[in-house]
Amino acid sequence: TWKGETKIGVVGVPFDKGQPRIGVANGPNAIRKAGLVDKLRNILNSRSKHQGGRLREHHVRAQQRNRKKVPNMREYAHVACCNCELSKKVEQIIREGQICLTLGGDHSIGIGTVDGHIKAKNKDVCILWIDAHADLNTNKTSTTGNVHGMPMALLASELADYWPYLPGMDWQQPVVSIRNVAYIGLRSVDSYERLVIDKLGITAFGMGEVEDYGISTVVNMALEKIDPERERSIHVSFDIDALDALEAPSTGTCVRGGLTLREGVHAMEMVHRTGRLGALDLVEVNPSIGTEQDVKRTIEAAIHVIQAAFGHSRKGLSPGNPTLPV
Ligand code: 5AB
Ligand code: MN
Ligand code: MN
Ligand code: MN
Repeated sequence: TWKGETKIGVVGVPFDKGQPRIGVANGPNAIRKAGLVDKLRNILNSRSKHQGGRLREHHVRAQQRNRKKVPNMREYAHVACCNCELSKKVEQIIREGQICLTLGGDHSIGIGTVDGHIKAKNKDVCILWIDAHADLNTNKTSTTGNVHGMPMALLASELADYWPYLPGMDWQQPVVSIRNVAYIGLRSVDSYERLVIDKLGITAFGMGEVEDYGISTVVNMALEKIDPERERSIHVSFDIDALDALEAPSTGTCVRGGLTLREGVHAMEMVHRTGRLGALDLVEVNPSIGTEQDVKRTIEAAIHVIQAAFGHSRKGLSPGNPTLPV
């Protein structure tokens, strides 16, 4: 039985400064245009007879407010400013009892979403980072200077000593213990990221483990590691490039040999069934990459992943009204 109303807050973040390609800022709009909000409302309506008022839409569109620079962090001031606003927005949404769905934008926005979630839940948060990449570079180890490859390293308390002072980021303290983080889908990990994963013993299920155990066992093992008491609020940061390049070609850093859409959807169905999803990020959809068909395929995949996280069932949803029309 369903306990209480589900409230969803959807935040669009048209931000692209964490990486060099244009277009990813249009991700939120493209996903909304494809009917995401109506699809989510359908799911909510299938649950109870009270209709409407349970899904709210928000936007975070922050302008750069300082000119501060940090070595090997491109567009640092923009990233710091956008994430500051985003963190406040996510915190507010979760405090109001809504599950926060953030549409990116590039993955640097994971800094703000996780930070806001942690502030709202007083640190009782675990993180599933579903991605082809570990996003665990510091400005010292990054070979690109792109901040979308750094959010996990900024968030992890165990890596705090490896960063210089970050002006304009004082609101963000690295308070997530990496013990509360699990990766799924890794297949493109830089050498220093691999070193950190091994040294800190980070829970990481790459594509090899998905192959060995199957997605269902992998998700169970991941949750068992990061939330053994089954009491934490779950943050899923889903980089669309976790999916195979055939499933989601319209993204800036796609890597072949990834998750099928079936695996992505199944993982999200399992997260939904815990009843503890607190926040979901769906990032890195870039409608300017690939053919029209590629874009459509990628957006559809993103929507399937999101729907599954919010309770869409591949078995079919029963109508909100339980009586059969005569
Ligand atoms: B994404 C790379 N590791 O640091 C780097 O898409 C790629 O958010 C990062 O996962 C990919 O630039 C970032 C080479
Ligand atoms: Mn990625
Ligand atoms: Mn990523
Ligand atoms: Mn990417």
